[in-house]
Parts: sequence; structure tokens; C-alpha cells
Amino acid sequence: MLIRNLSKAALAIFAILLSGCEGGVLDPKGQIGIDEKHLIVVATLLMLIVVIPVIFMTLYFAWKYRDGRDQEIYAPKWAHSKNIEIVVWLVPIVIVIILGVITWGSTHDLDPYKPLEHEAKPITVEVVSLNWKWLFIYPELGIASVNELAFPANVPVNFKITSDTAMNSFFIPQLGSQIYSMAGMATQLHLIANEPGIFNGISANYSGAGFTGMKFKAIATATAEDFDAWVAKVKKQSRKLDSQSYKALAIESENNPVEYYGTVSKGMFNQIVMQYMHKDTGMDMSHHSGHSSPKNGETE
Ligand SMILES: [Cu+2]
Repeated sequence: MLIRNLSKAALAIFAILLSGCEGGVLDPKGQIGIDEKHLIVVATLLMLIVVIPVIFMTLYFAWKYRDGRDQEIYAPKWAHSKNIEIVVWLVPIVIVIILGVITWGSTHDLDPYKPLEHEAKPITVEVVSLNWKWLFIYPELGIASVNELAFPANVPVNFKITSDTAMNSFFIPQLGSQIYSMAGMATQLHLIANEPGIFNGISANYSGAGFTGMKFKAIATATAEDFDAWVAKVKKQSRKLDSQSYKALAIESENNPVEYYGTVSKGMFNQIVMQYMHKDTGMDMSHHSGHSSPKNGETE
């Protein structure tokens, strides 16, 4: 009776867990995501080779050596079993070796910085995390959008990522890897969508009060024409993203709506990255290289 109730509870928990898969890392729509799901499943199964027998043995031994059973062989001097030693050492060693080999290979294969091999020419998107919204700049197209990212399916996307605030993590769970966005530096990520769709984008790193509203839609369009239509829609907006309008955009806001910028001044992303580089740094460097040597003991 107890066992039956327990199994019912286990089934319910399992169903709830599985229902969470839709739209998550276990429901991948891109090559990187598919490979990562494969890795998660293989690693989990390998580890279950140890976990499942242990669970059963725990229950079995508790039952076998329960109080009130007296026909067991009494062996008070028992201390060592070669067979048990072999099993408890060999199985984990083999599993760790297999996991190690898989991890070594997949760490290189799924390196976020590694460009994807694909016949289609990749498109570049520059990503900036702000409080609390995402800015996407398309340097090749001269447009930008807030909280909406579009790209054609079956085309690799080459992301360059930075932050104008606290550290965030750029993450589209259904497409695969996440990578941190950090102020004053640019990180890279390469992703692809194998089928069209609208995927949820989030930050996987908590960044304060408006964090829950810091979400975006990643639209993988079915065809290049659909993507061009999206680009045309953005280009129609007269708003321009330059140093001035960027300052206004960078002000904290919560649940920011989708916004489009029809034009972007050149080098915006670099400006955003470089704004945290100390202005004195260059001068200091020239001092140190002896350009204009200050007198001994003199500090600025
Ligand atoms: Cu960093």
C-alpha cells in the first residue's frame, strides 16, 4: 500500500518535472542546444548507473537485516571482500573516465567562442545588457532594437556581448549556451536556430529590482525574406541610436517595451565597452614608457 502511494507520488513529481521541459533546455531548437541536451542526458544516465543500484541496495539491506530475522549467517569476523572492492572501485573509475572523455570533447566542441561551421554566412549581433533591458545592435545593418532579437533560422548568429551595468548572463535556453555580459569587456557566443520560432530570452544572472522584467523574444524567422521584412520595419523608425539617445536609453527602467532604432551611429558597441576604461590609463602608460617623464617622487 505504502509502495503504491509512493509510486503514485513519484509519477506525479515526474510529470511535473517533464511539463517544465517545454521551452527550456530540454526542448532545444538549435544545434548547440541539441548537443547540450544530448550531453545532459548521457551524463545523467551514466551517473544513474551508480545511483539506482545504491537506492535499491539501501532498501534491500534495510529489509534483509531487519530486526526479527534470525536465519542469517552470523559472521562477526567478516572484514574484507575482494569482489565488493572490485565493484565499488572499478565501476566509478570507468564512469569517471567515460565522463572525462565526453567532457573534454564537448568542452571544445561546444565552446561558446568557437564559430559554427555552416554554409550560411553568419550575422553579427551586438548585445548590451542594461538595467533592466536588452539592447541589440546590428552593426552590418545599422539598426538596433530593445528587448526583441530577430535573425533568420538556419543562419549562425555571432553574438558580441557586453554590459552597461551589473553582470548579467545572456541566455536563450532553447538555443543553447549562456554567456556572461560584463561591463568594460566583450564576450562572444555563437548560436543557431535549426527551425523558425519565437524563443524566450532571459538573463541567467540576477541583477536587481527590475530583473524579472528583463526578458526578450528571440525571433528565428522562417526565411531570409521574413528577416528582411523585420529589418525594413525597424529601419522605418526615425529614431537614431547615438551617444545622446543612448544616455536616455541607459536610464533604469522596468518592463521596458520593445523599441526600434532605424539608424545607429557607427561604433556604438565599442563606445559602450570603452566608456569604463579609465581615461587616465592612456596617459599613465605614456608616462611609464618614458614619454614625458615626471620628476622623481612627483605624483599626479
Ligand atoms: Cu569578465
